[in-house]
Amino acid sequence: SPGLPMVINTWGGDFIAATDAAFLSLVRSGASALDAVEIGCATCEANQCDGSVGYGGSPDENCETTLDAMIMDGTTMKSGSVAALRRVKDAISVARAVLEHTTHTMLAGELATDFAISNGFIAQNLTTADSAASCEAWRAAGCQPNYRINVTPDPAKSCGPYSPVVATNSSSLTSITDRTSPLMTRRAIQGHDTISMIALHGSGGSMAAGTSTNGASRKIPGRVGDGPITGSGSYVDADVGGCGATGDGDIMMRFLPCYQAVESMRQGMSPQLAAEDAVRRMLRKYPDVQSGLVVVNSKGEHGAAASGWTFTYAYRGGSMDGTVVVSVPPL
Ligand code: SD4
Repeated sequence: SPGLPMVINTWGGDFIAATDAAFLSLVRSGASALDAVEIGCATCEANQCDGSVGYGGSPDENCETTLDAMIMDGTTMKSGSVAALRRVKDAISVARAVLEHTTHTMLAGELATDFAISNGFIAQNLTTADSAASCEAWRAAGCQPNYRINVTPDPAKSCGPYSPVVATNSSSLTSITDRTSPLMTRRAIQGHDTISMIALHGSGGSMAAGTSTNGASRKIPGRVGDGPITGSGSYVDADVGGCGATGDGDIMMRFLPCYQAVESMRQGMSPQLAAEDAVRRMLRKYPDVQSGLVVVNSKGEHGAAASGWTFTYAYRGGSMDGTVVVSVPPL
């Protein structure tokens, strides 16, 4: 353990600014663990970390960017989240408003936007010149939304994250071969980078965790990933520890890997073994899944595991004068 307070999050590179902002808020500005996670994730939202956090990234089939975020307080076990949030850049802060000002846990879509605006957040266009250009290029290549029944997709194109349903008439579906043909090479078109962060306050033992992402490129409008799901995108129990996740959320959310990792630590596993165990549970069913988990116990001891790619994570704690990035090869 680098000592407390401490901040640890998925990815290095331009995510380091988030680690530093969160850590410095704890040591210099008297922020709470929850504040630190909000500040860290908001830093990535504003900086558009890797193009996959915040506005202007991962346009869906309609070229719109929507945001998923959650934040959790490891002392009260309250969590707040927004899913498929439209037209508001500050997803992590809206998630925190859900946590603090409602008795709900998750708000979704256009109605989450209404909630945000009614709480003083500003509605803005999340499309940028880059996201519009990438979406237009995808359309120009012949990729139009084609998942609807009775529209026959061109199998030569990997246009979207789905296997199309092909119907011969309105009531009967065609052969299993058509229905299961893997049209998509998911990893060729999607980047997976999400900020998931855990902060340990250092006095009083408080901990918080949070996640913010713009999800998956070319997603079907309305798609929600693992990010805003408590126990999947992240999870924290200050008595035990916390976890943050990144990767193929469509698969990961079926396993609640962060809940799993924290519970494994509760049963006595080290953070490293808990991370590996949670990833192996996914690998057993999905040998190609791309995942990355960063896991930390309440003392600041940490570990990580990944599958399908080399994952990096960043941390800073105690008297460290900078953030350290660790590279994690896939299991
Ligand atoms: C998602 N988990 O929406 C996110 C994307 C991601 O690293 O984590 N990328 O599926």
